[in-house]
Order: sequence, then structure tokens, then C-alpha cells
Amino acid sequence: MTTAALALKSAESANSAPVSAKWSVSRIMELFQLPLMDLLYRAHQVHRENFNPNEIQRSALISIKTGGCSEDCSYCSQSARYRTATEREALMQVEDVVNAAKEAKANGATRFCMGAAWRGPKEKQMEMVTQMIREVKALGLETCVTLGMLNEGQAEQLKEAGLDYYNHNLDTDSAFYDNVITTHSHADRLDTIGLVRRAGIKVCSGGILGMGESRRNRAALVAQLANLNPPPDSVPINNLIPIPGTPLAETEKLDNFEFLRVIAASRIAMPKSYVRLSAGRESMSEEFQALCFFAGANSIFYCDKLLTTMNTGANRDVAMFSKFGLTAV
Ligand code: SAM
Ligand code: DTB
Ligand code: SF4
Repeated sequence: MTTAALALKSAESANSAPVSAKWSVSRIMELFQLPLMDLLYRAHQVHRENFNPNEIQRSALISIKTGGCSEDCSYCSQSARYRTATEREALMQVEDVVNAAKEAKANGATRFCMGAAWRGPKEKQMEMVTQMIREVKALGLETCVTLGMLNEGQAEQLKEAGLDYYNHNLDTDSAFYDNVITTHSHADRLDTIGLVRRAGIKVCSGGILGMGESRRNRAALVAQLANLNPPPDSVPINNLIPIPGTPLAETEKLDNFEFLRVIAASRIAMPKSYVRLSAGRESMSEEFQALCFFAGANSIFYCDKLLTTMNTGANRDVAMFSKFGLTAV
């Protein structure tokens, strides 16, 4: 099979319907090339047509299993292959996770995301995680987990436990993927997204910017996400948090306006998806976040810590929401 045919086949496996390839890379590149004010205006128009622009969804995030991961993702503090400050910890107890979820709910989060540093879960671990999902769901929160690659039975087990969302990022353009990760492939990511979708779980999938990729790679990532059929329900856009000890520790920071263009293009290409301003918000000014919300971001991680790094604390976010007249949904 040719490379193109292989790419199409793996893209189809992530889709419930045949690939429509509605968004070409060049169409996204054309959006990136618009004068900034035109791009922001267009993105904001699309945003208003599909959402209340003054409402932001808030997801809390917790690391239920930290460090010691077998994979070699060059950005990650949790890979066992790099010497980082992150120490390996055991899977959390269900009760501790449920207590954290109660606190997140009391603080005003509507979704509780649980992340594990695994290539994929094992059966024993699935028992614990499904129990966490059942108990968090019973609190009246939406549930999300990110556990790495799944097999079909596992996706069904998660659905059966009441899981609402599965986070599995494409992370970067398929053509750039091998520069960043070699222990699994972009096609593997598409396969898991396909299984999740077929099990009836909502898909949360996005990527990381600022890993040394080109503008064209960024356009291709947006196109690959938008061409999932349907596009992901949630699209986290992460700005690389450089982690000392990882291969990407010294990567030059991406220009903020380039990041903003990706938010705007994601909003235009995925009009009905929640676009989440994700990792990296801690070092973004309120002014820049306001631009991102204007360009169509309408979801955030709302917690003091992401997985291993700090996030903007809830207090600062509450003050920012009040300044901007934003309401949480
Ligand atoms: N192990 C699972 C996986 O890789 O799918 C789930 C956890 S993994 C840490 C979840 C996501 O966090 C990654 O796909 C990546 O997008 C994001 N991430 C990890 N480290 C990051 C960093 N240093 N900066 C920005 N995003 C990061
Ligand atoms: C996602 O796209 N971003 C979150 C969540 N999904 C799991 C994780 C961000 C991790 C940032 C680096 C860290 O804290 O280790
Ligand atoms: Fe493991 Fe996920 Fe980190 Fe990759 S991103 S090393 S799979 S925890």
C-alpha cells in the first residue's frame, strides 16, 4: 500500500464515516496568512454563531498515576527515559481521587479529568479506573480520562462505567510525529480515537504547539483534527511547557501570535467543538488570554496543578472571569 493510502486507511479507522477531508492543509495555511485582525474577526464571528462568547467551560485535572512511563514523548516529564524532577508514584487510591473530585466540584469545575502516565492500561488498572469513573460520575461531574492506547474491550468497559470523554491527543502533525515520539505512532493515536468513538464516548483530542514544528505542521495538525468525522467534541491546545531533562527542554518559545492564530483557525475549522486553552496558561498574561477567548477558546483547565506542572490557580481565574464578565458553564 502507498503511504497516502496507508494514511487514509488509518484516518478512516478513527472515523465513523468515510474521510471527507473537508479541511486541506492549504486552506488552514490561508487562514494563518490572513491579516491578524481579519482572522480574529472571522474566528469571533464563527464563535458567536455557535456559542455564547461570554461562557467558558471549566475542567479540573488530576494525575492519578504519575511518572515512570515507558513511552519516549520528547516533551513529557513523565517518561522513564529522561531524568526529570518528576518522581514515579503508584496509582492513586479511589477514595483520594473521589475526595479531589469533590473539592473540584465545590470550586466550580463541571468536568473532572484523570490522567495516567501509561502507554495503555492493564486489566487490574482498568478495575481501579472504572471504579473512579463510577464514583466521580455519581457526584454529578462529567468524567474524562486519559490513559494512553486502548483496545476495543477497554473502550467498552470505560463506556459501561459511565465515562463521558476520553482525551487522546494527536499532539502534532503526522509528518512531524516521529521527530517527537518513536514508541507509538500517529496511526496508533487515530486507532484509539476510533475505538473510543465507536464505544460511544465523546472524543477530546488536540495537540501541543511550540515543539519546533513549522507553521505548515501546525496547519496540518488543525486539518487532521478538523477532518476527524465528526471533529473532536473538545480540542485542547497546549503550549509546550519546557521540562528540564527532556529533549525539548531548550526549545525556543513559540511566538504568542502564532499560538493565537492556531486557536482562531481551530475555531473556524471546528465551529462546534470546545477549544480548550490548555497547558502554558500559567505563563500567559490576562491580556493574551483575553485575545485567545475572543478568538474562540471557550474552555480551560481550572485547577492549581496540571499533571506535573503548575496551572493558573482557581483564585486568579475567578478574578479574571469577573474582570472579563465571563461565566463558567
Ligand atoms: N499517557 C497518556 C497519553 O500520552 O495520551 C495520557 C497523559 S499525557 C501526559 C496527556 C497529554 O499531555 C499529552 O498528549 C500532551 O498533549 C500533554 N502534555 C504532556 N506534557 C506536556 C508539556 N510538557 N507541555 C504541554 N503539554 C504536555
Ligand atoms: C491535555 O491536552 N493537556 C493536559 C491533559 N490533556 C491531560 C495535560 C497537560 C500536561 C502539562 C504538563 C504537565 O503538567 O506535566
Ligand atoms: Fe507517557 Fe503520555 Fe508522557 Fe507520552 S505523554 S511519556 S505516553 S505520560
